Amino acid sequence: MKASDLFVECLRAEGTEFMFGVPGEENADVILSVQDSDLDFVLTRHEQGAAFMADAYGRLTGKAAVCMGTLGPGATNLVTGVADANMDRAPMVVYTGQADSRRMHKESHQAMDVVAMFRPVTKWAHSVLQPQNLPEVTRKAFKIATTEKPGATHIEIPEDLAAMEVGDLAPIAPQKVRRPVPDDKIVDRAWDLIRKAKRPVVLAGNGAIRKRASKQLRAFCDASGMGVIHTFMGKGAVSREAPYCLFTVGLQSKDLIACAIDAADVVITLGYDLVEYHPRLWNPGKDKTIIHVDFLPAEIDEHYHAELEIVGDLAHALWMLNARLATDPLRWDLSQHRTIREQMQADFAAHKDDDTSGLIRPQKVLWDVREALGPHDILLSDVGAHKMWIARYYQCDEPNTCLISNGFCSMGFALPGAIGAQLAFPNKKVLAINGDGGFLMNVQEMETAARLQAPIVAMVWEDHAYGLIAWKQDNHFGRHTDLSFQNPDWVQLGQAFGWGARRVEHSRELLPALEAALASDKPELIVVPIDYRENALLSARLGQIACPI
Ligand SMILES: Cc1ncc(C[n+]2csc(CCOP(=O)(O)OP(=O)(O)O)c2C)c(N)n1
Repeated sequence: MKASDLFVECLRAEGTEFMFGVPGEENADVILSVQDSDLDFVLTRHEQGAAFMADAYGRLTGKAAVCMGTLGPGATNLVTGVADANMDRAPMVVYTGQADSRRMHKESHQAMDVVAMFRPVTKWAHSVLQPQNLPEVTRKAFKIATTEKPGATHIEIPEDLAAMEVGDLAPIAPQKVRRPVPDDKIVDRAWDLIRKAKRPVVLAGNGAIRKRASKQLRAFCDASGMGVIHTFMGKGAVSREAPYCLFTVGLQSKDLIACAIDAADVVITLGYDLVEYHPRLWNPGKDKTIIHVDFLPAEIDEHYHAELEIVGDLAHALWMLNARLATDPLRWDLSQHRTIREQMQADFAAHKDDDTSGLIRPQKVLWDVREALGPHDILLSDVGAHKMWIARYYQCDEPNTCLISNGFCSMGFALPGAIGAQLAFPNKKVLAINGDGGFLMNVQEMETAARLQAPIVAMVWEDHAYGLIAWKQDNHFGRHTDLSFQNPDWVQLGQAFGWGARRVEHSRELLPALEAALASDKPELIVVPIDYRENALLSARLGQIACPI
């Protein structure tokens, strides 16, 4: 057997469905082996697009998808998407080709130290030195990528190694491993703290939507009435309809939701990554009693000094708390958070009946998006001012129905991410909301979507500028630098790629346009001239918030 065939068998043994990428000369053997297998190769128009597709697929399914590129420039093009997956905790295996091992020690065409480049943006990166090692290396890459907390791993295979004969080696079959569970004693101590808490609140992060943690969390809150606040990436851990759901926190400025944390004596963090919402913002006085519940011990930060750390499988930790709750019932008065919830709901609905032409308010767009998408459909946000609006105004019924890149926060994620999401869940509707800046960063993947006939919808919020940067500069300096640019004719652009495309000029046309696009069987582009005068108005309102509790 050829090494490249063995590698592909190893990928199949891991349950890999898709490999996304752009082949080069140095991975010709591998790509031919893929072609001869039942692994789906998704040819992309840029390696970054491939990485973002695998990123979204990994986050949504919990399974590592593979993205690939050639050596040198193919590998460097992958880096941003790989870093994004790694920091957003998406399982992913990156494969790159490399020069023939007989020329790697010297100045040589396109050759560079790709493994060293990937080290800071992966959990593990390795160059295969012997083709016989492929079963071990591949198993290890998948195991590390999917072990909590998940992330990216990298395998490099030099060109000559991929072509070698390896005899009849076989893949190492993956084995289910039970995650370690927390110690009873620490859960008892946490239970003591929780019982005495007057105003406890849960801060549910990215980890709270993985590995069935959400199911146990919902059971805990149904019985106890404890309020739950989500980070951007924790959205959907509990349903937006639940009376204890306190929506999403994470804007840098003061917000109503942050009032619930201000008022809390005990904050139970679940699968919370500091990278998302710095503890300085919600624990400025360093005086909160924090119970850290996560797959890994707490990061060190002067504002995140946990009283207790419950380390182990998150769903199991919650199950242990539920067992204590069953024998020692506790119930917090939901009314303490009711005002916050009601004020937020009034805010969500404030512009639902807008009748504006020319510019459309973000609040109106997101109201209509929520109306058009079902509870299991998937919204992906790109990075920019639109992400802040989505975080605050778009709430979820289920985990993994709103993907926001909030760790590495790379622009250009949403369009390729939507293709990955659609391949993972062909029966769900998939909508990507982008700024006009970020959309053009990976616009070439419109061709990939058209070729695959992936019925995704991409919405572009047009403000002719890098809106978020202008917003932040205005807040800090009272003025902003020139961040404006021109856009193409969007309808012509969409049509040139074989997409359906339309521009919505009036707020009342938006919902029907969205519904028609979501019902289409081909990719659709909707462009919305967005009213970002609302950015400054939101900042002003948040600045004046008086906490109701
Ligand atoms: C790849 C990358 N480059 C730069 C940034 C910094 N950045 C964050 S938001 C933003 C502007 C986004 O503009 P646009 O896509 O038009 O969205 P808007 O803010 O207007 O909604 C920039 C430049 C980033 N996060 N990622």
